[in-house]
Amino acid sequence: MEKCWIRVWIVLVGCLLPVLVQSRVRHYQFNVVMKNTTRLCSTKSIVTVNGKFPGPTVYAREDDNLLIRVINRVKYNVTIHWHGIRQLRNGWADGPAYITQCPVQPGHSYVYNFNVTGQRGTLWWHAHISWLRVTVHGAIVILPKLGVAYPFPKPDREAVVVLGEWWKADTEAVINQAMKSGLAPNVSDAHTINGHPGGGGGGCAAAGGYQLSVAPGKTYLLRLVNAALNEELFFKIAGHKLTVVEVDAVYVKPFKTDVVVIAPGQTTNVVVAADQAAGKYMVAASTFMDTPVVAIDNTTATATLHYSGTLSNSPTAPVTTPPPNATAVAAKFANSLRSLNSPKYPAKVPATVDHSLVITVGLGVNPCRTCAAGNFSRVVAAMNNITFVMPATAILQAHVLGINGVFTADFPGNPPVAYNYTGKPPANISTRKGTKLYRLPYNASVQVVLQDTGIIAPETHPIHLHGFNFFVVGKGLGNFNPKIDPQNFNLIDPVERNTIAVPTGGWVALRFLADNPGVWFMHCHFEVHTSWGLKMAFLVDNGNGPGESIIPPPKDLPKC
Ligand SMILES: *[C@@H]1O[C@H](CO)[C@@H](O)[C@H](O)[C@H]1NC(C)=O
Ligand SMILES: *[C@@H]1O[C@H](CO)[C@@H](O)[C@H](O)[C@H]1NC(C)=O
Ligand SMILES: *[C@@H]1O[C@H](CO)[C@@H](O)[C@H](O)[C@H]1NC(C)=O
Ligand SMILES: *[C@@H]1O[C@H](CO)[C@@H](O)[C@H](O)[C@H]1NC(C)=O
Ligand SMILES: *[C@@H]1O[C@H](CO)[C@@H](O)[C@H](O)[C@H]1NC(C)=O
Ligand SMILES: *[C@@H]1O[C@H](CO)[C@@H](O)[C@H](O)[C@H]1NC(C)=O
Ligand SMILES: *[C@@H]1O[C@H](CO)[C@@H](O)[C@H](O)[C@H]1NC(C)=O
Ligand SMILES: *[C@@H]1O[C@H](CO)[C@@H](O)[C@H](O)[C@H]1NC(C)=O
Ligand SMILES: *[C@@H]1O[C@H](CO)[C@@H](O)[C@H](O)[C@H]1NC(C)=O
Ligand SMILES: *[C@@H]1O[C@H](CO)[C@@H](O)[C@H](O)[C@H]1NC(C)=O
Ligand SMILES: [Cu+2]
Repeated sequence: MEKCWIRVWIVLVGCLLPVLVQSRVRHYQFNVVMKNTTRLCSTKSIVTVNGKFPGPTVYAREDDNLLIRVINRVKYNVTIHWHGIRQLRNGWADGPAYITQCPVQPGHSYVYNFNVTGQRGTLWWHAHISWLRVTVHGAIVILPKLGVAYPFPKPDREAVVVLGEWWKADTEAVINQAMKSGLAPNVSDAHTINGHPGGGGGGCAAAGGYQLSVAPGKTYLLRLVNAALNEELFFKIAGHKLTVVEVDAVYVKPFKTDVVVIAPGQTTNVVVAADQAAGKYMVAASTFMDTPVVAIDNTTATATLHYSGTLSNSPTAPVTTPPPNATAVAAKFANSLRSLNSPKYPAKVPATVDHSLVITVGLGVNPCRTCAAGNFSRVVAAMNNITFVMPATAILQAHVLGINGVFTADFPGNPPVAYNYTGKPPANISTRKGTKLYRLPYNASVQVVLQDTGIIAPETHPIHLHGFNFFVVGKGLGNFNPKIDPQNFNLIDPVERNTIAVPTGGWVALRFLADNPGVWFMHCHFEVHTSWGLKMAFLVDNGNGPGESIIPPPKDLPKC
């Protein structure tokens, strides 16, 4: 009898524990391995996590502690970034190579140990070294705390939809070739939806694409991720409206749209209702790039929304995405995004500004003695005219351990030379090189205006900030005017996110509170521009006491 009760007690506790205890420790193992994969009618060996492309989805709940062991079984150095996870006081788990950590070298492993605090929604993870993220990426799904509902009607089902690129060539060879020649790298051969180009991609009518099966009358939450290296994308479903409910793991005021615009690094949750006649409907993704001189992958990836009961040989309702230069479509989508700003999910926009920065983002051309193919010059990219130089030691370690000579904290807070940024470029379009950081005191209130330049050509740049979300308080075309433009800033319900596309020939203004001590990378999420140097980092000082200071480094932190 007594034994029985003990048994019942254990069963009860065993069953109830996951329900009662909100936060959990979740373990994942990421084996970084090569995998032969066939797309566009040919087979190629790619770098993957656990042999999957896209990689495995990481599921977590707000407040969970994640322990993700990354084991490097390939010939490349590897690091993994948990894109959008704030990593409070814990830059050790952020992942950008040589910024917060030395790479995990072949045959080695590292446990990324981090908490998910104050965030819920869709984020993603990806390799953060060279161009490996092309195939080393996957979604992160953060469920709200138990018992906490979404602030919109609960969808019947959910699906992760990762948008990406497929390259016939080895992408490491592509970027190496470009860095050697000084010229722009090749473009991808097809876009992908959950790893598949579909019939419309790349001119190879091979195996069908991804199929999303739906039941009539049900609603679906699609968790979209743009994991492409170099292209902002349009996303559309034939015959169905999409209701946007969240971006970058922050709820927004829901709005309906035909088309989603999503930049590399961004995530977007949409609800779609299976409210049309039973049948098959095309899902499509294609490039948005409104700078005509930039070479793009002009293929359209396709997938299928398939109502249950529809015969597989029935026709698919087609859909056409906007042309690559549909600037107005992209602007309309961006302008529709507003923070939910409800009592439960307030938009805590900094009302005052301690540090006001203006940072130009754009290209340049520097001399290059070895770049014969590029006529002895190389295309570079810069922020405030600084082309960032990667150090050989991780900056966070250098900062915490007091190693001198790795970086300087003199990144300029304003463009060193004022000119008509989006007009005629200056005669001298060369840049300075350096490993320069901008230093901020703990909890400083920061405003950053990102100003595109017309050097070579005005172009959109999806800028990603690590360690923080920011509020997008303003945007415009031409040059930012510090006297007039702030009068129109939205300090009430601006969208809060971690990656923002600076409009072609324009600017965006961001605000954030520097309440996270550490070294935080800010860079273009077009991999080609990052490779060319469009990157910098913030150094945020510790505040008072351990609760406002960087935690000690983990014992297994990789060494350079
Ligand atoms: C991929 O295929 C090649 C050629 O068939 C083979 O040599 C190699 O072992 C395969 N690699 C993997 C990881 O399966
Ligand atoms: C995660 O949160 C727990 C509980 O607050 C804390 O003890 C632990 O140090 C945190 N871990 C990291 C890596 O920040
Ligand atoms: C890039 O494209 C050019 C032209 O098609 C081709 O000759 C070259 O081999 C490609 N580079 C790589 C690394 O595949
Ligand atoms: C896409 O680009 C290729 C290569 O530049 C070109 O041959 C083709 O006509 C383009 N297709 C479309 C639909 O614009
Ligand atoms: C977009 O490109 C097409 C084809 O090159 C051109 O005809 C059209 O005028 C362009 N539209 C805009 C808004 O620039
Ligand atoms: C190469 O550079 C030289 C000297 O700057 C210039 O005169 C020439 O026009 C350039 N050639 C090309 C093909 O860009
Ligand atoms: C900057 O250049 C643009 C394009 O040439 C021009 O329209 C604009 O008037 C210029 N702005 C200023 C302040 O000179
Ligand atoms: C950028 O820096 C280079 C090298 O110091 C300088 O020659 C150039 O004039 C600067 N350009 C701007 C726009 O600041
Ligand atoms: C940080 O700044 C915010 C806004 O100015 C303020 O509300 C908060 O109390 C500050 N926190 C600390 C720890 O100083
Ligand atoms: C891998 O990283 C280590 C440490 O930074 C470095 O010494 C080595 O050259 C790197 N290897 C490759 C192939 O890049
Ligand atoms: Cu860019």
